[in-house]
Amino acid sequence: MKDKIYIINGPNLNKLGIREPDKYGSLNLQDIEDMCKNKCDKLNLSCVFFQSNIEGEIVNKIHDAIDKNIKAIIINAAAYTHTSIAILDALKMFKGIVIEVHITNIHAREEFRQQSFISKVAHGVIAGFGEESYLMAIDYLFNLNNKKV
Ligand code: CA2
Repeated sequence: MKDKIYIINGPNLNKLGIREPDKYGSLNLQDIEDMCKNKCDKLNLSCVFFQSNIEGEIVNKIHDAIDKNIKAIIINAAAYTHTSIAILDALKMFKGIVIEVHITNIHAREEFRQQSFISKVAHGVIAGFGEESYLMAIDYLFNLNNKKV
């Protein structure tokens, strides 16, 4: 059976590609989902791609990953990265691998974006490589543990 990963996206990422392309690129979230699914297919991984603008729905998705014993979560919690103790607490309960990703380099941006609650539980953080941040995270998971997630 294929190992399954969840790719979880936070608020406003459903509007990618519409505004601020200089910062966030011109791809929309559907493009990123397609790229992630393609890569997962090639690496024989199964992936569930999820986005919500609602904090509690993201928490529920993490609970779902816990209940289903999912191997890894790749998460771009967007603005909730910098504010959400609820998402942090949910991720603390998750026994698999958490990789935090960002399209932009949050460390080179406003001070309020330089703090991440997610980083406290993340195995690693990939930020600043546009949609490649997601693909790098998938590659990392593939290479981990003798090419198994
Ligand atoms: O760089 C990232 O991936 C972020 O997680 C993106 C979040 C931002 O709040 C984080 O600080 C960094 C914002 C996503 C906003 O998406 C937009 C969509 C359309 C137009 C403009 C922004």
